[in-house]
Amino acid sequence: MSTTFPDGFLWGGAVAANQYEGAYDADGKGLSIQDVMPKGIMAPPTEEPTPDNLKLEGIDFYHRYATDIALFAEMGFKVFRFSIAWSRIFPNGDETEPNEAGLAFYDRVLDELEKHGIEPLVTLSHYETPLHLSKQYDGWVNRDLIGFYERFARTCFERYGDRVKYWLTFNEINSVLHAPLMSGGIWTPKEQLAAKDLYQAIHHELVASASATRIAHEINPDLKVGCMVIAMPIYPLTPDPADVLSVMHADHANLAFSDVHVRGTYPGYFLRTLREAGVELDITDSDRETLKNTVDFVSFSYYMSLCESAKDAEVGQGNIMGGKRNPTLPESEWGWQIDPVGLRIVLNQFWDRWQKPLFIVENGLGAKDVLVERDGVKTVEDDYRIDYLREHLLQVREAIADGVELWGYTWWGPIDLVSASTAQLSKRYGFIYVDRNDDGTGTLERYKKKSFGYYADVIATNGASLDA
Ligand code: BGP
Repeated sequence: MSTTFPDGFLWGGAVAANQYEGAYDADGKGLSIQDVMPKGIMAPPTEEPTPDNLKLEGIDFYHRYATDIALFAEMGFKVFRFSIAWSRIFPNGDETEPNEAGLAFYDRVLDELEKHGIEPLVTLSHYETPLHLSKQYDGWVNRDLIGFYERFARTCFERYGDRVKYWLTFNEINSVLHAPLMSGGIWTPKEQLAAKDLYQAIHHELVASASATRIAHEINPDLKVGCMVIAMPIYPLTPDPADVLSVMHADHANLAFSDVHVRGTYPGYFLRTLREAGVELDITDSDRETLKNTVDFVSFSYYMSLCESAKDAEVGQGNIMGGKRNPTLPESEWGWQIDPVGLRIVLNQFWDRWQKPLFIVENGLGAKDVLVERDGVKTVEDDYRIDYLREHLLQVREAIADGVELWGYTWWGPIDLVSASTAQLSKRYGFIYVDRNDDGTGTLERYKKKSFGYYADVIATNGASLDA
């Protein structure tokens, strides 16, 4: 018999501004890189925002936040993870004064959450660098971004620090290796990006993250600041030691980011990677001091595991990271391999490695849903999503029984929103269906799916209903 979820466990859902707010130019908001990425990470950006970009309108949370939050409250959410769009607060990113209308929007969102007793969990930078910083500065390649980000972070902590306790500095910071524009705001196309510039960008982000942690703690020592990484257990494709060694290298590439966040210094294996790539980073003494401001917790997204092999093998369909296909696992309609046990493995791996509280801030299934009518009510019978949720939560419970300290779980996309990787709406994650299609048509009406009630029961029973 396994233990249950701890009292006060933070159940909820997670979203990102650029994928659901819409209102891309309302109330003084500047453009973000997402406003010129109509096809997600698969295609180069456009020159201007184009009408086929579903993110421009999103699901119109900007105007419907009160009713959407009421639906989250109906599910019993204890926590809601969302991001603050940097370009709402600093439209170009390099201004000295924030945009009051942008700040006021998040006041209203926080008011609504407070009304329902839902704890906010805020991501400062979720794949939405202001476009100006990307085009004019080449994003995080440029050291000036540290100062701009510090100003943004300080503004948010000062404005919301008495209402928001949990903060994440960068979404999936380790994805910059694979998606330099989306993750690092780097305008230079990936194929032309020099290793030196990529690693320098990584260094700047890590310093900025540690600096934000310091600022948060100075403003209010009770604030909890976490890093956020893609978690992906990597298995050897065979027991060949060469394959196991490939796993070690792939793990290092993924884990380096949280190693720095937790330990406050670069690990030896990372310095070796730099040496072998012939990269000499510009690291100042003050950078080294700043990095010592370590995080309070480690948060992560979990969607899949992958395999590694020293030899050629079938390539897996990764989220953002690459890897080899695991022949033993099923996959989603988008080719993401489904592995609930991998979640238990990664929770244990992270806990053993860092002994820091953990927070699962994304996990979910993107699937094609069909809206049907039952007893005169429109709904989606998404048993596949319920199964996915249940299987993953059972493994989370096992990890808690293993001794892992876990603060909470936020399902990715509790309401349908625009996909980050493909920019589609038809890749639906929600417990709430949104009537909007890939061609932009639809009423934006919301409908509860079958999974809505299932998750509500899980929360109401603090996980006990998983056994039903
Ligand atoms: C993560 C991102 C999210 C989210 C999720 C699902 O990588 O942090 O923003 O989108 O993946 O991915 P997708 O939307 O591509 O299906």
